[in-house]
Amino acid sequence: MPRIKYYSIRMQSVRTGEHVSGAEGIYEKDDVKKIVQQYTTRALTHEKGRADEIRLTVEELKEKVHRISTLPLSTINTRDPESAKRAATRILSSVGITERAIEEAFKALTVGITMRGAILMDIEGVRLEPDLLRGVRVTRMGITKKASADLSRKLTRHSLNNDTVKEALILASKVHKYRMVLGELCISDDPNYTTGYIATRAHGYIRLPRIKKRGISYGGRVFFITGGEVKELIKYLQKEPVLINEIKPCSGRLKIKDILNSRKPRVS
Ligand code: WAQ
Ligand code: MG
Repeated sequence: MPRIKYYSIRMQSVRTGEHVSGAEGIYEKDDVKKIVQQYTTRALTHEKGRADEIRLTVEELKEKVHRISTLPLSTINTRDPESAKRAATRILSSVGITERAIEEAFKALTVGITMRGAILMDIEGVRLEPDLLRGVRVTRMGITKKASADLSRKLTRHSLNNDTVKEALILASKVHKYRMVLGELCISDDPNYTTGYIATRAHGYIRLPRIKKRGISYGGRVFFITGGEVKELIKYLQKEPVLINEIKPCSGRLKIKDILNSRKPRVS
């Protein structure tokens, strides 16, 4: 049998010259038409504003597609931005990221600048991304239909089955496969989406509700990285196609001490 051809489909919606939203995935040929239509609809109805320009890229993947599993998912019941920051600090510092770096990361995500991509920060808080305005954009990731159905089923038990959670988990799962990445902090730039997350390979993807106040239209992502070739990391993040084909457990609310004590995937 010939190898299945995969396509990377990416969408960016723009309004008066500014980035509004994006979406992407890896799909089989038969689904390309349907997905292009879905992405277009999304750009035209986004709550941050209807696009006046929609950029669509459909590209056949020549490279081998790596298959990986998701990070396990859980939620800490943080009550406000301060408690979310405290929880983030405890977990991220437990894998060797300095408090100074975590402080710098929160500062960078709350000054009000919106970058399209992520900040790369070393564990001392020094920024390493070559383009400080744009950041590094992670692309070429997706999920198989079977894994997507399994993820939906697991998320539904916690009333979390939506595109925002799914896409963020897929992105984080690609990012944390790469050993140089120690941790991540993410705050949505959507003014109505106040849940953020942190991620590490050891603890998984941990949702932090109320990490920001409603109405704030900026956010961002920071990847904390340790020793190695930054160029190679950027190449992996931007270019290597990764497809999720296995879903790790998705739990409900956990206590921070349970997360810190158990470094094994938890039962769903
Ligand atoms: N690569 C790198 N950085 C990105 C990418 C990407 N593909 N997409 C977005 N970012 C950066 C960019 O700076 C955005 O401003 C910021 O992240 C936030 O992006 O489980 O919706 O798409 O409930 O607004 C977290 C879900 C949702 C938590 C995150 O991010 C949960 C979200 P957004
Ligand atoms: Mg957004």
